[in-house]
Amino acid sequence: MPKKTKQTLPDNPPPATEASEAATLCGYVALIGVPNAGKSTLLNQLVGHKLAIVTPKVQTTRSRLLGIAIVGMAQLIFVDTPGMFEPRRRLDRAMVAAAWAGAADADRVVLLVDAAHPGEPDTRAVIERLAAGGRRAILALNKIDLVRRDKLLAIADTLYRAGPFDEVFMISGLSGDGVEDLKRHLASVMPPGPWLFPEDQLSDAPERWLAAEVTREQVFLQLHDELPYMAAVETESWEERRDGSVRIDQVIYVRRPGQRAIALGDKGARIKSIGARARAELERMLDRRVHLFLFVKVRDNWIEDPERYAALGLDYNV
Ligand SMILES: Nc1nc2c(ncn2[C@@H]2O[C@H](COP(=O)(O)OP(=O)(O)OP(=O)(O)O)[C@@H](O)[C@H]2O)c(=O)[nH]1
Ligand SMILES: [Mg+2]
Repeated sequence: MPKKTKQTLPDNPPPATEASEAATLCGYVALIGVPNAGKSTLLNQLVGHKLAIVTPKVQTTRSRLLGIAIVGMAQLIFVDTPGMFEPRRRLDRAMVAAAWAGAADADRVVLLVDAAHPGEPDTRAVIERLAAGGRRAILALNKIDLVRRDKLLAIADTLYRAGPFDEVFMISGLSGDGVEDLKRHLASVMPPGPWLFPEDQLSDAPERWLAAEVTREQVFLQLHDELPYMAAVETESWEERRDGSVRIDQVIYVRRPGQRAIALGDKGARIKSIGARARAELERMLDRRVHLFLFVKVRDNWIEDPERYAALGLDYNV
């Protein structure tokens, strides 16, 4: 569980008084949208910390991830979700189900639409499903850095008329443009209630899981075609060393021997490069030296294996 600092809370915090609890706000905000809309980039920007992995490829995020931020008296619990699309495989179905479950549980839903691709059929399908379920949402027209301003107004207008939207924000998750306004608005509409997480906590995700995601990001960035979609990463062991460093062993599961050969690369060059970049990123994330050991294993059926779904935090039976 990443924290802003190692320990900023006293061991025995004084019990919150009723008055101070009554003054606090707290709620869940789901970030939803089609694959590649920029949900994970926005989560990181809202939290001010890189938690979620981001790649130019679609379907990067596979399961829900919480990112927590404080604005004044409000604790905002953002839920990054997998992209919503027409699923075919079991894994796709589980990912899309996890995304809709994230929306169902949230106090507010933010629908991100890529301003450069606003008319995608999957976006229309998401808007229709929101409307059919009687859900209202906040529209965040994202990637505004890519589109001319006069065009943006027309796009926002068309989308606003098409869906059950309370508000429209124009943002760039990448540059941060408009994100503070969105965050302040969300803080102002959170329900009253005690904070659900300690104030220095940034996520609910265990470090072992975040570390596996860091490696999966490199798998997505450095391997191509269908291979990233055929791969899963799990942290097998995590050993704190006396010198303050940590040894992390991870397995990259692929489905075919040929995929293993590609992941390893010529004389192991590819896996070495994946490991080097992941290790550098992990050292930044954990703020200490990391010894990373990667193993590539062939497990044809990982994509149909209930245990892998449990490890991913996904429901196998959807
Ligand atoms: N120019 C620009 N690019 C962006 C912006 N936000 C995200 N991107 C890029 O869009 C791509 C996808 O971003 P992600 O944050 O991974 O998108 P996502 O919605 O989480 O995608 P999935 O997890 O696959 O559903 C990456 O290459 C990002 O750098 C933005 O505001 N402007
Ligand atoms: Mg994502």
